[in-house]
Amino acid sequence: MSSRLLSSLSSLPLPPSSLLLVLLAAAVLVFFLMTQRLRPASSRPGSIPGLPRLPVLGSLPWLGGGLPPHLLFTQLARRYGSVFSLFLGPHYTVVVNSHQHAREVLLQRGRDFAGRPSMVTTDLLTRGGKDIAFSDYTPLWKLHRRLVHNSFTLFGEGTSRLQDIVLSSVDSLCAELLSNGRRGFDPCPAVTRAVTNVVCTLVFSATYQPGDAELQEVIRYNDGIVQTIARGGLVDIYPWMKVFPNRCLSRLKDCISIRDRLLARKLEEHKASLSDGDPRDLLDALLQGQGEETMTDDHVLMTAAEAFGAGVETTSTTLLWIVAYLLHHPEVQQRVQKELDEQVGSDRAVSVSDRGRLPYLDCVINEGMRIRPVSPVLIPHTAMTDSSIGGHSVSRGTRVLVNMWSIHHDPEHWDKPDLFNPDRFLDGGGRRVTPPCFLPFGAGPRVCVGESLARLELFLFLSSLLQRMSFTLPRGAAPPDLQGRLGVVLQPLPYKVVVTPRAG
Ligand code: STR
Repeated sequence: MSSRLLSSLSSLPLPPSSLLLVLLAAAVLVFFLMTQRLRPASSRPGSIPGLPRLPVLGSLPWLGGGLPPHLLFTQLARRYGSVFSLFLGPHYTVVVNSHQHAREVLLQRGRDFAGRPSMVTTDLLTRGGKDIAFSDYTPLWKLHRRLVHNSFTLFGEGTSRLQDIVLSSVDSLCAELLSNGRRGFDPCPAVTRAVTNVVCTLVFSATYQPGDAELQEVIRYNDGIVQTIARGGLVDIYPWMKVFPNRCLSRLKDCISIRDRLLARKLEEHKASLSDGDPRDLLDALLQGQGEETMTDDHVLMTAAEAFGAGVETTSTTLLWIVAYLLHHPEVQQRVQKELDEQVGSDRAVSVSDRGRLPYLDCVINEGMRIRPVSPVLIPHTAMTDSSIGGHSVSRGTRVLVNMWSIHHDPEHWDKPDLFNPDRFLDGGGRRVTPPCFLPFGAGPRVCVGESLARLELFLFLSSLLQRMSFTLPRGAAPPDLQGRLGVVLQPLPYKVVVTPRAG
């Protein structure tokens, strides 16, 4: 979030008027520096240890060094303790790095910490919080969330809808991947297209052929949003900066207006053909559940847009991480395929009902989400009342960041945390176990609303792919870089694979 701040500060394209402002700010800063000593973030007794701070800038000068936030916070936790505080500009922020404290924040006192800060970029994206993920905690939000959750269950577990959709999209994905022959290629575009297609079908019943212009448009604007949203840019810390020209913000606005035009069209089409019968898709389900005054069209639109963005980014990224790790660990891939051969065979498609018989595949998915969580620092929480973390009091309005990365890599709870080892999710008797420090979807009132849909989709995609093909490294190529690149999600850097069909 904030490691990029200093570099973005220096690269901001400033017009002359704002240059004056910056100089003025610098003068004020120097004045403060001369009259005040550096104060630690919180100097009250019993309060949370933290980084030093300056006026206006807060602790930002201590967050440089170029590390992405999840790694920076993990490093700072070694020095300041697993709960520490800092000021992101003027905002007092507590960072939580251990699973005990995360459980306090998310579960035990989940209600106290269920708020969301308002940010310039996400307010733009969600029309001031008319969505689920970034909206503050209010009675309307709870209602809205329940409706979305119920709509999801229409497509998820217990029905074959998602299965039918995924399986038909997997067919064309396989064909596309296999069409590359023995040539090494980047699997990202094909995987993203397949996942986008599934989500388009779920949300508004559209299915696209590869190369469809509307599909390309969707992928392009989505990518633009991913590159620009909630990335710890300065406008999200100092909202007044939005008055200055900002390339990132205008790109975001462009993408949002393309998105809105497309979704508004889908909404009108759906309204015109809506019936009382079974909902055809998420948009239908939302429209049917829309109580007159509470859920406005804006809410429906923002929910659909978010389900869309979240569904695409998280699923495709997780799949690409898992494939990257399988290239590093061919023995894991072989073991998954052996399990598939024994339990499903090659004559029929994998189905949801096979899930219980494929424990190792489940472990591979879990291990992928542990070692490279798509959201390494969860979406920021805020304290809605005075509360406490680890016995320290925390006052209302405090921002809380949960560093899932450090929890998923805590050497006290994970043996060799940097090793990709799906067996850690099996007990001695070969039964599945879920360790308490595994929280890839968060927990509590703000837990991911799409969790079961996501798990099902990952299962169907990965099982169908590995049943039909093997992934290997191109001849002489180095295995994929595993560092990743942090945007709004943690993505793998592009890498190449060779895909070979499996006999059968
Ligand atoms: C991706 C791009 C887009 O078009 C819309 C959204 C809104 C929801 C976001 C999503 C984003 C990125 C991943 C998020 C998701 C909500 C929950 C999910 C942040 C920006 C995670 O927490 C990983």
